[in-house]
Amino acid sequence: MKIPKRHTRPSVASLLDAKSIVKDAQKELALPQRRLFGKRILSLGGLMLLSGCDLTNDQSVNSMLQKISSFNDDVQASLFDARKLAPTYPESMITRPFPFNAYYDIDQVPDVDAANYRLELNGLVKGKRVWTLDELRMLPQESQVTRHICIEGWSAIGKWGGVRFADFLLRAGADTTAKYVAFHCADNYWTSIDMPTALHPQTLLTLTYDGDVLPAKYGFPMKLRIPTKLGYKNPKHIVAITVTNAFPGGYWENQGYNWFGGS
Ligand SMILES: Nc1nc2c(c(=O)[nH]1)N[C@H]1C(S)=C(S)[C@@H](COP(=O)(O)O)O[C@H]1N2
Ligand SMILES: [Mo]
Repeated sequence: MKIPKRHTRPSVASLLDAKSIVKDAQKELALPQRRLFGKRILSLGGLMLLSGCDLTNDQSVNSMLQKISSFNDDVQASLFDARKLAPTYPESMITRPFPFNAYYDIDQVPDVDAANYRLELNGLVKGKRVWTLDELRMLPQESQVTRHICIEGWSAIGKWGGVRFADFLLRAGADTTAKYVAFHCADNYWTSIDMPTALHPQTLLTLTYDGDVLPAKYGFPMKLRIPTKLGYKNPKHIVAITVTNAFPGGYWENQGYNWFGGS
């Protein structure tokens, strides 16, 4: 049955509402990760045309923002150059002390027991699925000094050391033609990345910070350090990694942060 169109004029209240919705939408779009092509903020008309959404209620604004965000994911993915390196810095530029950040306070940092710790590999993987810390430490290690950029408006330079993630995936027999790699963490945080970023030469499964065992606050026993992506795409305290073709989302991503999250 076809639902007849209504021809009533919008009430003043709903117009006022629409105004505040548009204001909210524009505020959201001012966030660098939400901005179309990272440049211009479109007019409401432009947004409606582009998104095909009727922006008269919160739900339609949300679905428009989601459309723009996933459009941004596609644009960022197509612009991502697998060989282009993020800037590196001299050790003299390391930020001391390096900031702590998580979705909880520092006194809630998970206490992961090194002896019982096992990294689990799930999904499209043919090889070894359970790794101890010692086994990971025996793989070839490298270190880098890079800038970590948090979407909340701060950045800091740090030095991380560990295994090239591409190396690890190949050793574990991961299907590198899969679309996504997802991470589950000891604090129930989760995130996921695209395979080209997983294979990027600067993406490291890090076990050390500034030459020492990674401290709890920075993600013991390991943080995936991705200098080509924003902070929230750099999971700490990883306990399981899944190689998959099913879109996994993430803790912040599912609350509206752009999924690709390039920095
Ligand atoms: N497990 C886990 N990983 C996480 C987070 C978190 O809350 N839990 N927060 C992310 C965010 S938003 C940032 S900015 C960085 C902060 O890392 P740092 O504490 O080493 O500065 O960790 C990222 N990875
Ligand atoms: Mo962040």
